[in-house]
Amino acid sequence: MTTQRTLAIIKPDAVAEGVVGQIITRIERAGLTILAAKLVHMTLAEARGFYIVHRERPFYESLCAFMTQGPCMPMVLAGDDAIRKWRDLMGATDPAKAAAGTIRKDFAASIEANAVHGPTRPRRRRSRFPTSSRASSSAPGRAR
Ligand code: IDP
Ligand code: MG
Repeated sequence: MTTQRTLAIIKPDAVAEGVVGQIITRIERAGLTILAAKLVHMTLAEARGFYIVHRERPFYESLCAFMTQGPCMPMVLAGDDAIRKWRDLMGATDPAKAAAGTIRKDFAASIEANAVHGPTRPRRRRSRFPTSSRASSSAPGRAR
């Protein structure tokens, strides 16, 4: 049994759609513990830093714009095999290819606006959610 912690993010599309509760219910039913969570509206600079590993990909700028279109909800999840469990709950990156019953199959609109974020393996990169982001006081989807 390997107890792990992992970063999960409910992305701005899912926050705007009002499916945060349904996603959290799936996390809890999978036996994962939410150690921390907050609503954060990232700046473009923060999103570019967070996704720096994808800077050469053609979708980088579009992805960063999407991640700043409204507040998202970063969370710290903990539990036995938490990284794999969260990955299994999310489903494939492209919702069209995601398995039935996964979050992306049920809530994602596209390969970019795909509802949730999670790492693939432990410490693949030194990635941290930007801690300078202030807690969001804006309504979901507010333009900024
Ligand atoms: P993952 O989130 O399933 O780990 P990654 O390949 O790490 O997928 O990509 C990070 C994020 O970039 C995805 O969650 C998605 O929002 C976006 N993305 C990935 N591939 C594409 C693409 O082909 N077009 C547009 N956006 C993409
Ligand atoms: Mg990834």
